[in-house]
Amino acid sequence: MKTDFKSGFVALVGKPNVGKSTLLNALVGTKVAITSPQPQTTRRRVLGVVHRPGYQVVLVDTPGLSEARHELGRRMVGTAQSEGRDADLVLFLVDLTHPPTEADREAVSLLGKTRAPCLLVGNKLDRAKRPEEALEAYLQLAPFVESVILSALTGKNLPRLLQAVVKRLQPGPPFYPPEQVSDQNQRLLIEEVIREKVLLNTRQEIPHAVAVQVEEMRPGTQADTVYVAANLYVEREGQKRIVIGKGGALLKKIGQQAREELQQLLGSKLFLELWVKVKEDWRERPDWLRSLGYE
Ligand SMILES: Nc1nc2c(ncn2[C@@H]2O[C@H](COP(=O)(O)OP(=O)(O)OP(=O)(O)O)[C@@H](O)[C@H]2O)c(=O)[nH]1
Ligand SMILES: [Mg+2]
Repeated sequence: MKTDFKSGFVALVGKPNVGKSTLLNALVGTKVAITSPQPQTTRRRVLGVVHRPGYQVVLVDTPGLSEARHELGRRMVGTAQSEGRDADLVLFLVDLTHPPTEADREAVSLLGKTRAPCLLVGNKLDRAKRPEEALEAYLQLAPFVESVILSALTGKNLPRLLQAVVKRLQPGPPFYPPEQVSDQNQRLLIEEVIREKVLLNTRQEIPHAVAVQVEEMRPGTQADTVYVAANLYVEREGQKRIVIGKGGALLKKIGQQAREELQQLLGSKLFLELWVKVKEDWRERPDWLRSLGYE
């Protein structure tokens, strides 16, 4: 049967912190992936589905491409590389507020050759002083088929990007039903939102040393309530003290921020209990990486 419907997998790749997850959320129209000012926020691939009349774009958010310092980092780079290789179209994101740096060249080289065409997306247009000049320099990094400058934060030029993406999609059926915006289940979303609040409230090595795992999730005692208990794993006793904070103040703040946002996202009242535990060097240990879901 001949169909005019178009669909495809589109990978968002680039160095850490350029705004891949922010762009994913903006295109999907709801929060699917967590974002933060810290590099290496995204650790797993996250799908976001854009449904429109006549086409479906399956966006694949990936961890930032940068030299890895531990096993978790190597897996993150591996994820970004394989998603870039498997996609029907690759969007390479860069930050227009500065010209290309060594980190951008490194991201290009880590990505390697892709089977699919690669489109350059210059992000953070809202803050860029000389966007055209920066874009011109980024275009020299690889054989990009086209470029779009935009702001994931303000939404400027998003329709232009979608147009450029859809133009390159092949005819095909939708992969996901119209009500599905992501492949991420509720438990993963809860873990990620808690981790986002850790990223927003901690500095230096701490945000990168935290993993979150939901231990228990069940309907609360009152109607329309959910009870969730989650563990925050850190690598050292000292990190545990910092995450808990003076008199438990920081952990309380993290819990409050996570609860407020999750109540909105899930549409039900949430009772959230957080525990901080030490798993020494979990980022280097394959067994713990597996049990924490970082395959
Ligand atoms: N001014 C401005 N800031 C942006 C824009 N897009 C993203 N940001 C900010 O850039 C920071 C990083 O955004 P993320 O979406 O987490 O970046 P990422 O590329 O997914 O980062 P990793 O997951 O670490 O690889 C956040 O503080 C965002 O708010 C934009 O268009 N303009
Ligand atoms: Mg991200």
